Amino acid sequence: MGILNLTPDSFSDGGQFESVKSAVDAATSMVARGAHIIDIGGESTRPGAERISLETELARVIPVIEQISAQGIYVSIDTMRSEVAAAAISAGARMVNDVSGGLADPDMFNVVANLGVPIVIMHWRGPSKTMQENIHYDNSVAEVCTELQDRAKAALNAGIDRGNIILDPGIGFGKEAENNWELLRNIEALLALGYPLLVGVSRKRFLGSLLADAEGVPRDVGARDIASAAASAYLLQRGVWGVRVHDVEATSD
Ligand code: PMM
Repeated sequence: MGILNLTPDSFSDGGQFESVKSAVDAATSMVARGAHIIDIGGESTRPGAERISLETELARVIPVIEQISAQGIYVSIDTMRSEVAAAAISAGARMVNDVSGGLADPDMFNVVANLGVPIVIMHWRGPSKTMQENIHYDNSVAEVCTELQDRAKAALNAGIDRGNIILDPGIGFGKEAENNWELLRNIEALLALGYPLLVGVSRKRFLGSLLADAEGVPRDVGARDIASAAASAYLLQRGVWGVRVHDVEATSD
């Protein structure tokens, strides 16, 4: 899954995709390099990020989704809003990626059930603005598994087909570096939940810390792609269904 963030403030590629044409070119190029899905998002989920309005989110993503879908590319919409999910599917997107796992918008699961499309349900413990405050796990792997299972049950109860549910541990969302590593080391526990698993490690902060220099300065966001590709390859080898990445070429290689 190649990432296309249409946000001026996204931490890793913000500001590069201001025009529809450059967004379409970026998507086409990721597909040429091996992406099967292009994940399009209009709202930043960077730690500390403020929410944007529904109108702003729609204006950012819909024109781009129309153009990219028209080329036959499989598009997923990265949103926490059911209105955006529905508009994106009408515009040609084929899958919903909700980083809040249906928690941010109480209508999300019902809307997705009616749309009849696949949904990525990510593990989430609250909005970006405050998600890195008061992080506490007694056992991060067990708690993420239980909480994801509860969200999957809620999705099934809302009428979403079992075959349309994909789970994601939400690396970096309300998690310290050590929690991220525990989840990656124990990915089999998440696979054992019995759903396809999507994982996003690409360019995340815990990789910057891993690659810190001798003075402890974290590696720049733009220089984390080799580590991202290595971690993604590890996950695919363990049996995850998909990896969400910025550098599609390095990951494919
Ligand atoms: N990470 C980000 C955004 N959306 N969606 C899923 N399903 N999983 C993730 O790990 C995830 C996501 C944040 O990264 P970005 O700002 O580089 O897109």
